Amino acid sequence: MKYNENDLINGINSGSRVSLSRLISLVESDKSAIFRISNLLKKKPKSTYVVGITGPPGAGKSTLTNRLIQKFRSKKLSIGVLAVDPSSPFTGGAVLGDRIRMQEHALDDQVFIRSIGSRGDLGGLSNSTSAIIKLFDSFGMDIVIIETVGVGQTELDIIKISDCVLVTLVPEAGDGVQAMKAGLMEIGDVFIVNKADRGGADKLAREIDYMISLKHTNSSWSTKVILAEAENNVGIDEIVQQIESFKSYEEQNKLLEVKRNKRKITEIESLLLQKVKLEVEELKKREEIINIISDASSGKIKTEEAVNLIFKFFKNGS
Ligand SMILES: Nc1nc2c(ncn2[C@@H]2O[C@H](COP(=O)(O)OP(=O)(O)O)[C@@H](O)[C@H]2O)c(=O)[nH]1
Ligand SMILES: [Mg+2]
Repeated sequence: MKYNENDLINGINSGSRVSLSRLISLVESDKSAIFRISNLLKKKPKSTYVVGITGPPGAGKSTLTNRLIQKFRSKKLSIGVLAVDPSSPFTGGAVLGDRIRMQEHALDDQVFIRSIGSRGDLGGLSNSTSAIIKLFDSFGMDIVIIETVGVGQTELDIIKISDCVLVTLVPEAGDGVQAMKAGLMEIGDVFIVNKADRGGADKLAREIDYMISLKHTNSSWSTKVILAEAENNVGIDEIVQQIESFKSYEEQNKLLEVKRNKRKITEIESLLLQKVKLEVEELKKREEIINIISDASSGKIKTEEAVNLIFKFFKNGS
C-alpha cells in the first residue's frame, strides 16, 4: 500500500505513532526516501540521546535493553528502540525472541520498538539506521537505544551513530580477549559484564579494567566496568547512572556537539555514496549505458573503458 509521504510527515511531526512506523518502513525499503523527506521533518527543541548497545550474540543485550526501557520509563522519558540484526531480517528467531521479551511495553505509547535487518549494503548499519534515528528525533523521543547483534564491522559502526556506547560481555571463556581482538575495547564508553550470576564475572571485569588502563587516551572520562544480571534486574541502576554521567560529561565538555558535528561529515560521505549508487542504478536503465555494458561483457571494449564511458554520462548528468 502506498501512503502519501506528506501526510506521514505531518503525522510524525504531530506525534502519530502510525506515521512513525510507516516512515521507518519507508526509509528502510526506499533508500532515496530520506533525501525527499529530511527537509520536511520538524526539529524538536531537544534532540534525542542515542545509546548504542553492542557485544556478542547471547550476551543479554535485549534483556538489558528491556531493563533500560523500564528504568527510563520510570523517569518519564520516552524511548525508541531499534534492534539491528544483520543476519535475519524480521522473521529470525533472535528477533522474534526480542519481540516477546519486550512485549510488556507494547501498550506503552512512550515506547516504540522496531527490529530491522541490516542487509549488508554499502555503509551497512549506518545508512537506514541514521535515517531512522532522525525519525525518532522528529517524533520527540528522549532516548533511542540501538541494539546490534555484534558481529564484525556492524559492531564497530555503532560508534558512528551513538552518543554513548555500552559494550556488553559475558564471563565465558575468552570473551575479554575476543572483545579486544574485535576492537570493542576502543569503542566502549561503559562496559557491562552481564550474567554475573555465573562464575568468572569478577575475573573478566578485572581483565577489562586492565585493558582500559592500557588505552592511550586524553579523555578525562573514567570508563567503568559494571557487573550486571539483566535477567534478575541487578546492576541496572548503576548502568543508567553511568549513561547519565557520561551524557553530562559530554555536555559539560561540549563533546556531544563535537561528536555530532563530526558525525555529520561521516554521514555526508555515506549519503553521497548512497546517492551515487542510486544515480548509477538509474543510469543503468538507459539504452546507451545498456549498450556500453553489453559491449564490455562481449569483449568489444575493456571494462575500464566501459566504466570511463559510463562515468562521463554520470558527470554530465545527461
Ligand atoms: N544467567 C543469566 N542469563 C541471562 C542474563 N541476562 C540475560 N540472560 C539470558 O541470556 C540469553 C540471551 O539473552 P538476550 O538478551 O537475547 O541476548 P542478546 O543476543 O545479547 O540480545 C537469554 O536466554 C536470557 O534470558 C543474566 O543476567 N544471567
Ligand atoms: Mg538481542
